[in-house]
Amino acid sequence: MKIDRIELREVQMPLVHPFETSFGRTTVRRILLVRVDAEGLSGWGEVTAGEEPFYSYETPETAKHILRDFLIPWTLGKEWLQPRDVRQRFRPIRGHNMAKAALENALWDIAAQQKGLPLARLVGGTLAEIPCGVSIGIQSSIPKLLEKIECEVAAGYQRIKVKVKPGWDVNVLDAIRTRFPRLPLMADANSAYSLADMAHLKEFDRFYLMMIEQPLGWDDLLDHAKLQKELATPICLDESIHSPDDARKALEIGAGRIINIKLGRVGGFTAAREVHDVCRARNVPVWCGGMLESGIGRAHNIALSTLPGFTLPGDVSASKRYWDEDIIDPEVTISARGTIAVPQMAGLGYTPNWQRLEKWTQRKESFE
Ligand code: OSB
Ligand code: MG
Repeated sequence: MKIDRIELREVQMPLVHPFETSFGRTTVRRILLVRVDAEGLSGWGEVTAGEEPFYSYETPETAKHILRDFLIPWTLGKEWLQPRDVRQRFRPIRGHNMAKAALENALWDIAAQQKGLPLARLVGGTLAEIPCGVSIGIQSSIPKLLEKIECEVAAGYQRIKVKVKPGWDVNVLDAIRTRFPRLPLMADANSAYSLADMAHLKEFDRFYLMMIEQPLGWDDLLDHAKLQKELATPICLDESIHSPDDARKALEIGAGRIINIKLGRVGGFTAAREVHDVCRARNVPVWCGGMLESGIGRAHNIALSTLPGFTLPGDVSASKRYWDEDIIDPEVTISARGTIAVPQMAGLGYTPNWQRLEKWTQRKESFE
């Protein structure tokens, strides 16, 4: 496809509830959206970077720099480009996967519209509805957390993930298990521990969690392998997996038994599908992670979650858990059995709500 115009649009949207992890607290999301116009169609992508370089080194500002000064000039007005070629073209730029993913995913949206296919089908997805879980941040008290869990279970979500950190972990999991003995439960540490905490982390085993997500270093594989040998609970890798090669190496050395795939972290649909394939070939389950996305990023996550290896509920949940006014129509909703129905229309399956989009937009810049 020949790309005529690319727009970068920065929105700022307040979260319905602040979200706290071991690395910090988010109250307002600053999100860079990418709109690509090609051959009379528009496609959308989202930069999923956090406001601060804590989850990863990328921020909306680093992504803007990489997009404006490199990725956009490498794409605009160039010869015919297919979404699956983009990863190779962007390869000379090391890292900056969230910037790359936003642009690549917008092209996938356009390609799906051109072919008259739902994005989920174009990327090879098979599921008609996807199983959903929720990620619950660190709360001000244990009773407050238990109340939140109660609400999400009542809404139908199929599994609960809680954030943990030193001082908010074994005590919290113990209280959850006392109240909800059979709840499908997991914990995400966002790299808050080290191998020196081995004995402490082994205590997690008595809560029969589905998995513990990223207990150790954000760029580590080796220590996770050492830890996994000592733990009964499966380790799920998030931050450590930036590419299909990372996934292969992690599984080769036994650094984990499950992988959380995020489109932004691995650099878009092409890489995400390869990570999925690496895992599937080894019978390793994957699920789709979340980055507190707006409806645009959420829609891409829904499409990704339809691939056959996504056998565990993801962190893909309803718009209203994050936003009073999401920027897509319709908003993402979940069924009583904790699933999201995959849209059947061509493309992303959700359209931008212009009135809301304009309301939250801080600035935009366009490239022709
Ligand atoms: O580690 O999965 C994570 C949010 C921001 C950064 C990292 C993570 C998360 C979440 C929230 O857990 C997932 C979501 O509900 O979008
Ligand atoms: Mg995580």
